[in-house]
Amino acid sequence: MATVRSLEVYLDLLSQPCRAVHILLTCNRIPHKVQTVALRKGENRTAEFTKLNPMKKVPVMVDNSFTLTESDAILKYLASKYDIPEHWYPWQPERRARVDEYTAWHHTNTRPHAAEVFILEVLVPIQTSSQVDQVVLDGALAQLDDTLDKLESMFLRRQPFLCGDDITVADLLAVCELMQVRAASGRDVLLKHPQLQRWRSRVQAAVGDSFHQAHAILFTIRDLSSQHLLLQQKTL
Ligand SMILES: N[C@@H](CCC(=O)N[C@@H](CS)C(=O)NCC(=O)O)C(=O)O
Repeated sequence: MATVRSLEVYLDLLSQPCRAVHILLTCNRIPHKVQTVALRKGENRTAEFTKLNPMKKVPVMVDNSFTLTESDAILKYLASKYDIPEHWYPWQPERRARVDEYTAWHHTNTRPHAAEVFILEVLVPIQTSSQVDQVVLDGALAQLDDTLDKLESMFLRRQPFLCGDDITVADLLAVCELMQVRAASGRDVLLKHPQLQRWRSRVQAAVGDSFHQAHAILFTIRDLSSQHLLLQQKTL
């Protein structure tokens, strides 16, 4: 008798790396169950969740009895383990190395610099009922712009996706970070980067509906953010 696999992912779709995992699963129709871990309610700090990930962070994946943390590792595991098109994480060593090259770079460049803008412009004002510190935000935006220039000149030069002619897990990690500010505050950080805008459209087209499914919930943050702005205007 064939064994029935059980794949569970612990996600909060407000989180960029969680959305990357969600998109890979849904656009490839990998059967899975989502366990929502609402970060805003502190559900990542329960004793039960801490047993799964002592770092208290999402995403987490449990495939039968195999537990894995870190979006990068989860995406690559899923692409290697499940029967999905090879382009997501190519087998050929050089093509695979290109994906590893971007994903290593991602965690010290695209992610922290895009996240900083989101934190300063959206999260801090909501959490502390304070106004955006424009000087600090401008500094973060300049740093992000520099990273976006590098994304275009290093990774997107002469190719449609970050790591070659086809979409890979690297594109998912990047696009989810760059969508965070846009969906939450309306600021399109790619405005001055037409090459990256065209890339984002290609990624969206490649994953279809999964893109909107994963990002829909982010607009609730935009509602919270605009309610906060309204409240501030009323109290001025
Ligand atoms: N390097 C990790 C980062 C995971 C991460 O930072 N997750 C955030 C949400 S985006 C989280 O769970 N934060 C909860 C907390 O730190 O309390 C990955 O890529 O999976």
